[in-house]
Amino acid sequence: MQGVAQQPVVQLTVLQPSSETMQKIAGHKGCATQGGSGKASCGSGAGQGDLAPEIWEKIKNHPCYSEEAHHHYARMHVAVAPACNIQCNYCNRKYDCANESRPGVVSEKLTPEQAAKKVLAVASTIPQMTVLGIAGPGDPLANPAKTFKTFELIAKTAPDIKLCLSTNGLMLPDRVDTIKNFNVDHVTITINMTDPEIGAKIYPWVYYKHKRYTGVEGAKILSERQLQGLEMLTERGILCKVNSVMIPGVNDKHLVEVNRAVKSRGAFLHNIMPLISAPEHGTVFGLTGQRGPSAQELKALQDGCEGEMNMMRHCRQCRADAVGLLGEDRSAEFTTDKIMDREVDYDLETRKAYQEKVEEERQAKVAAKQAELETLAGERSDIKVLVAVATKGSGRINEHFGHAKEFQVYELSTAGAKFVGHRRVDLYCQGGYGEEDSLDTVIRAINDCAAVLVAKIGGCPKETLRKAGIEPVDKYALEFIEQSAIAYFREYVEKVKTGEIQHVEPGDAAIRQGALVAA
Ligand code: CLF
Ligand code: SF4
Repeated sequence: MQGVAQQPVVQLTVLQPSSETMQKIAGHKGCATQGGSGKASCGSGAGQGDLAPEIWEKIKNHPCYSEEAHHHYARMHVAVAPACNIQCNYCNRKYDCANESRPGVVSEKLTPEQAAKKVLAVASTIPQMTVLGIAGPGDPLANPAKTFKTFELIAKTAPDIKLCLSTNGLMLPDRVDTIKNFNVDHVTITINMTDPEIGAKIYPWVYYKHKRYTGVEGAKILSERQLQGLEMLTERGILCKVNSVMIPGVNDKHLVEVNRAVKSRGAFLHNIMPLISAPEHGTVFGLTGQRGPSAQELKALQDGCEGEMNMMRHCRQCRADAVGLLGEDRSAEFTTDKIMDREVDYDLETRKAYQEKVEEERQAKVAAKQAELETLAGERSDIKVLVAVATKGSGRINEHFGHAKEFQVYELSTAGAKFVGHRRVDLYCQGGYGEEDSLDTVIRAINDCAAVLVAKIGGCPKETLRKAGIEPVDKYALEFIEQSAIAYFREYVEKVKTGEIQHVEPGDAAIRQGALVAA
């Protein structure tokens, strides 16, 4: 494509995985099937659990491949790949690749050299930044020279950083060996369909081997190349995540089949993301009024696929130049005008020492969760309840209700606390004053939750939340999330048993209203 070289920029020596390793990746079902049993791996537990050591090494500090790691470790993207070779109906080329980004934000495009400088600047400022991803703003494999040159430079100057790639998959079969040679251990492919009839509704055209293919013909080529690329990657021991955009009425039901297809080809993780669509994005779907799914519809589909394989639920659809923990965006601190002349002190030992401290905190968190879970031993209740949590990272309840831009949602049961998603909300506290409209938005976003766990909350929103049947809880301020959520659940079950409160199923928001007031 675009006249760029088809061969790798450099060849690096790599170890080939054993076929046994490949089987471990393909066969692993992971935490998502084990709830809060504590044996979990990618979704909710912090320990190695049932994962093979070599896979655990790859995911333990990758914030996207490990839900638990995302509380502690950061990623960054460099926007070195402007071109694309397909058209998605949810994409407007003015913005970043919507397969990894929400529409409406545009990244500053970088050369590989600028990108390498930026990585060093970020790595020396944010020592828990462990992963460098290339995710656009177009498709990385439609820009192979820039993509692989960037990886080459970073592998030389910042060898402790994991390399990650996100692609639409069209050129993947041609690039798998290059990806392997560059030690890129994590690849995301966006697969929205395996049925070309459905694909034709998502992709108006595909540009392949100097020819533009439209409709079913184009979608068929894309699907075959994606699945072939996935198989080739997993055969080589590369961990693959599949992203799928859930488009109600187009591919929502079909994604269950996609889930089976990618699982059978060895995908490690499936990330079903909501379509974000608005007329102002100027996309085909935005202009034709195609809606995205509600948080509840998304959760139902993710739950439905969960028995098949690990489901990612903590994706933030971040932009192609995102920097920081998932959910936070520090990209404005690292624009080219701020970093190009900056002295960078990239010290591996300092980074390592910092990350060791992070691991200590993480293990303390796991131990606290386990201890709390043991207090539920013998509890036979089949109650399940959702709670929303205000956090700014480190796995603690450390955010003021009024400052939260999103709430993390946990499903609580006798199996423990399981992360099931996040809800973006408008900032309630605008310049120190609560805004009633914003509070309504927050309540709508979390009205399937029995409680909201916060570091602090004012008297006025507290009362309004209680009227909506959502209990504001600030007694676990600064404590670990999962430990506190389990403690909350134990008290909740006790109160239901004594009749102090009425249990309301998560889907019954209307009944929830007034439940606390009546109690
Ligand atoms: Fe970036 Fe993607 Fe790698 Fe993560 S993001 S290339 S796998 S390092 Fe992560 Fe961002 Fe979701 Fe992507 S939260 S959009 S899944
Ligand atoms: Fe846009 Fe990404 Fe699709 Fe290309 S692959 S059209 S950049 S969303």
